[in-house]
Amino acid sequence: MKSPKLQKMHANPLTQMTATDEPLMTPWAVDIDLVTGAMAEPDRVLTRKTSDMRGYYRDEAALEQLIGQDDPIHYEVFEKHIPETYGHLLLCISKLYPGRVGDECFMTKGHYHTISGTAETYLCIRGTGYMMMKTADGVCHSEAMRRHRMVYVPPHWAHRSINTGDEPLISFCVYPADAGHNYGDIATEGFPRRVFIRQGKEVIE
Ligand code: S6P
Ligand code: ZN
Repeated sequence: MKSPKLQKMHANPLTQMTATDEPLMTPWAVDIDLVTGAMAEPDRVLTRKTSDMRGYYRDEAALEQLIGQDDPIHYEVFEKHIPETYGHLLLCISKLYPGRVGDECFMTKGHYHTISGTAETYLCIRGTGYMMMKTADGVCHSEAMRRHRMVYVPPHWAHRSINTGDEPLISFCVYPADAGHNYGDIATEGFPRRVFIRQGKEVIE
C-alpha cells in the first residue's frame, strides 16, 4: 500500500515526480507468440462472456438467445502486473473471438480513458476487423485492423474493437498505466456506427 503522499505525487505530472520515486522495479520481459497472440504466464486474465454484453448490441433478443445457448466468451484480455501509476505503461493482449449477435459482429464494450488525454496503440497480430473510435462531441472514425497493422488511438477518443472475420482478432495494446477505463460515458452515448455481416458482406451503419 502506497503512502497518500506518494499517490498524490504520481497523480500530478506537474510535480515532475516520476515512477522512479516508487521502489525500483527490476526490469523484466515476457514472451508473446506473434502468430497465436499467446502471452506466456499472464498475471491476470479478464474474461467477458456474452452475458456481460447486455445493452451493447442492437438485437437484444439475439443476444439473449446466444446467452441461453452456451453464453460464449466474447473476449479475453491478458495482462502482466504493472502498477497503475504515472510513468508506467500497461500492456496487454486483447483477444476478441469471432461471432455474430444476430448479424452484428462481436465487439468489445469500448471505453474512454478516465484520464481522457491519454493515448493507446493497438498492434494487430491476427484477424480482421475495425477499431471504432468516437469523441465526446460525436465525431466518429474507424480504422481497419488486420495482421501487422498498428492503430493509434489519440487522446480523447473512445475506442472499441470489432471482429469481422472468422478467427480471433488479437492485438497487443500499450497505454499509460494511470489512464483508467471509463465505460459509463460511452455506454450512455453509444458509438454512432455498428458493423454487420449481411449476405457475406460487411455493412457499416
Ligand atoms: C485498454 C485497452 C484494451 C481493452 C480491451 C477490452 O485500455 O483498450 O485492453 O481493455 O480490448 O475492451 P474493453 O472496452 O472491454 O475494455
Ligand atoms: Zn483503452
